[in-house]
Amino acid sequence: MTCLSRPLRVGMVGYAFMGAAHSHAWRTAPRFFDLPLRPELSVLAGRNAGAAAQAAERMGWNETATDGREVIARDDIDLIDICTPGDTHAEIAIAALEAGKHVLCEKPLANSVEEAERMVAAAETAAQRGVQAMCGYSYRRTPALTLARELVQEGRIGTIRHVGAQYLQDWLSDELTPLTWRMDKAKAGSGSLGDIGAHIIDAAQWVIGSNIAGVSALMETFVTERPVGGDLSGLGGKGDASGEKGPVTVDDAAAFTARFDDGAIGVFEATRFALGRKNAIRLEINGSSGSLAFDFEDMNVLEYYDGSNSSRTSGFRRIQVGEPDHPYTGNWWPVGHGLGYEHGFTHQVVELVTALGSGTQPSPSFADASRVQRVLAAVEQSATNESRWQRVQR
Ligand code: SOE
Repeated sequence: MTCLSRPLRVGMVGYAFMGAAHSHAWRTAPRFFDLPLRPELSVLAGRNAGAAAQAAERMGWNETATDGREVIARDDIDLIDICTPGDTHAEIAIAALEAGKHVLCEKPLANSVEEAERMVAAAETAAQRGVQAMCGYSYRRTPALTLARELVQEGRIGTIRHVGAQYLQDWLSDELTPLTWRMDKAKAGSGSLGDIGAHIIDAAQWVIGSNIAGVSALMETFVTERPVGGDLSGLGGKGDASGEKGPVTVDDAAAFTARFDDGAIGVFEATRFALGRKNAIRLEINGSSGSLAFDFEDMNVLEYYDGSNSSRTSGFRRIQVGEPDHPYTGNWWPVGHGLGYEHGFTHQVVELVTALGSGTQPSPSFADASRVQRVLAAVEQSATNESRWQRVQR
């Protein structure tokens, strides 16, 4: 199955949770999908030389570097994969694009609309030279969500009326979970809103094919200071109640109502305090002739209600998304054996490399991702302005 064509030499900046997920995807995609280019894990860049060397060894990278600019300057690197916190996305992506490197940038695209717009401009200029850029909204590549978009596009649920979207985690419910970059506005841009809220904004807009036009929002920080000393992924650990503490400068939870361009209305919720929910991305879409429902904690299933044949046997149908004719699943296991979180990243690489092979714009583009950034900004503007209705900047 491995392609014999020319290599795609990848340099990755950052090697924590997303670095591990992306590395797995670069390694795995050519082993399960026929790709027009052969990804090579060329260089892993990380400031700490020792830690980067250990990560490169574990994740399968050929070389390491301690400065991303060094990797961008190399003429034997074709693509820069950005797996760092949001405060470095703009600098790295713009430098890479100007150096003629394709870019895959983790979400959210940036920490502000201003940064996002500079990244879009750099991507549009680079695209004129055949250099492409993609933003890593990997949940789109979950087979069940890709199928949901196909069914909406086929008109199977009619005109969209309602979108209900939740992203529920609970890893900050313990007040002793230590402070990390994810709770520092200067590094992360925002908290639950940009980290996990961005995912459900992108997924909802992509599945229904319409963008959010305006919002009314609430945001809350339940725990305003935490013990210092979290781990690199920023996701866990146990702090010491008697030790040094630092301020939390981002939201712990966000909730907003939304109106879409096509007239649908939505209710969104993102929180890191939903005790018991580990990574529950829930989307329910109600249309004029049917509904779709998805929960990432049951990620191989899409629920579908076909309103066109209401009868005593009607009801939500649980579709096991694993048949060969479902999106992506024909390249993996027989139906019922299931896929996991990491498969979305592999499918993301498949979409990216396929687009690069045909010289077309991979999706989501930086322009797509900047629309999410503008929704994030509108949510923050509304939440800090007595939840007043806030139009999303065009
Ligand atoms: C933490 O909320 C996190 O790692 C997010 O940053 C990722 O985007 C998500 O896929 C899993 O949870």
